[in-house]
Amino acid sequence: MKRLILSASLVIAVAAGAHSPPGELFFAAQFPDNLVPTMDGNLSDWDIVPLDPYTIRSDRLYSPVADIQPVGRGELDASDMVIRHLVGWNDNSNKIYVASEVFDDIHNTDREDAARFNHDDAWEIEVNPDHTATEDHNPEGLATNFSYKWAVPPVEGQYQFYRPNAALSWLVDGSSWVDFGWGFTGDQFGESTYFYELAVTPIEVMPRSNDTTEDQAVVHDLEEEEIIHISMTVGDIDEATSGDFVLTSYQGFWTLSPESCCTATNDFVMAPVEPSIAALSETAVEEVTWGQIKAGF
Ligand SMILES: [Ca+2]
Ligand SMILES: [Ca+2]
Ligand SMILES: [Ca+2]
Ligand SMILES: [Ca+2]
Ligand SMILES: [Zn+2]
Repeated sequence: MKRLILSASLVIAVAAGAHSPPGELFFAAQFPDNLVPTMDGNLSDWDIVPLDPYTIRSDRLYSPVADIQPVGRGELDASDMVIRHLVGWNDNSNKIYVASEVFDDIHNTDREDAARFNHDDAWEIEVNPDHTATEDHNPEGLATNFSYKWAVPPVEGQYQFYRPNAALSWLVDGSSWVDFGWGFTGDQFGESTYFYELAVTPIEVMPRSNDTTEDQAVVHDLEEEEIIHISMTVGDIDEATSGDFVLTSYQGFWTLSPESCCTATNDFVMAPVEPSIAALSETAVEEVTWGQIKAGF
């Protein structure tokens, strides 16, 4: 009897740990081939995505690190930061796309050490295609939870940061694995809205080593209606940090995951193409076809 109770509680613990928050689904909009967004920091190519159920706003976000800001979900002060996230995917390109719009009262980029992205306003995307719980990520010499972190504008040319393999020559912006774009409106180092856009080829697993070669990366083949883990974090820094960086140097630390930064825990469904997007896709195809017919005369 005792053994039965133990195993039942173990099952519950595993199920709860695998997806957080439990029971909550988020959706990645499927882009048809002719409507995939361009990673240029201009988010107008995402306007075709219906607000519901795809748009993730500040009210969904957690402040999971109590030392930074002990507030509940959605208690982000809109005068300090306002966030909008969107996620998409395309079957043919086999890429995940993430777009975020971040209003911030002060955009801080003044780190003394160019490698310390978290000393400045940063945008961090976590992807765990093999859909495992945090405690099972990156097991025994393997990488299965991939972090793509960004702090812009670049300092001494540095703006892209990766974990757990931090220094792979081939896992960089502009490769077939990663494509990043950014832009802003307003005061670049003051009150502003920054736009971030990222495309990644999902990696299922690779050795957790900075000697890992490109051909050792096992690509995850995205499929309609499957669920993978994706989370995003926006670290808000509003003041210059001098000396040792401490958690309270953060003005805010806003994640879609209730757990912490640096782990993908949210369940994202690779959604079918929305009928409204499919209709736009066909219109675009017809326009191209008519253009070709006219050009032929
Ligand atoms: Ca774009
Ligand atoms: Ca702020
Ligand atoms: Ca700073
Ligand atoms: Ca800030
Ligand atoms: Zn899950």
